[in-house]
Amino acid sequence: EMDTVAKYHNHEVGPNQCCSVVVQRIAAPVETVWPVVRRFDEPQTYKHFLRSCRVIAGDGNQVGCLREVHVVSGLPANCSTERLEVLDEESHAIGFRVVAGEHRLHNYRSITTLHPSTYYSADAPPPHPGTNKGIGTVVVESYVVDVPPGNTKEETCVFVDTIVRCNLQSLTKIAERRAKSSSSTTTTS
Ligand code: A8S
Repeated sequence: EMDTVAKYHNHEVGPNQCCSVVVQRIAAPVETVWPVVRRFDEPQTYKHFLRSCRVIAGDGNQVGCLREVHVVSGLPANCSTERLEVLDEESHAIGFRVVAGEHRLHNYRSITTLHPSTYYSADAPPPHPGTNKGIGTVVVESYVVDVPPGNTKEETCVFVDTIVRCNLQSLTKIAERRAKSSSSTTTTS
């Protein structure tokens, strides 16, 4: 697992770029989280700032394919064209790069990796009877982006961290709901 972090989250950062990382714990196994995260063709499932997505070149979820996303109103952006750079089904890593669009995040690229982990929770159903220990996931998402003219590195990171944190919080809700409903169907049947 440390190898995956070293391999994928080691970015080269240029002088007018900034980078950051957001970490999120989810009370659901990697097997539940990964099917949501791996869908390069359907990012709007958990990225709620996206209004629509369309694959415009290449085949579905193959490295090199391009998607065009449209953003909800109220953001300083309209659309973005993004290329799938990494899809590692074994290490649970997905990465993309912004290649065009009407927005201020030029050369944005990000990598998201999933790592199995245990969690402790009072309300989540514990898979190990007699304990409150559950099988969970740690999500690590790092990015690099050009600092837009007129902004500082700090401002850019605050803006992007906010978007990424929102995305990972909505991913958490979706995955934990799926984990709960699948564990209740297996325990009651
Ligand atoms: C992602 C991450 C980000 C997406 C940004 C940061 C974006 O889709 C939005 C607003 C912008 O200003 C830039 O994983 C852009 O999608 C929501 C259009 C790229």
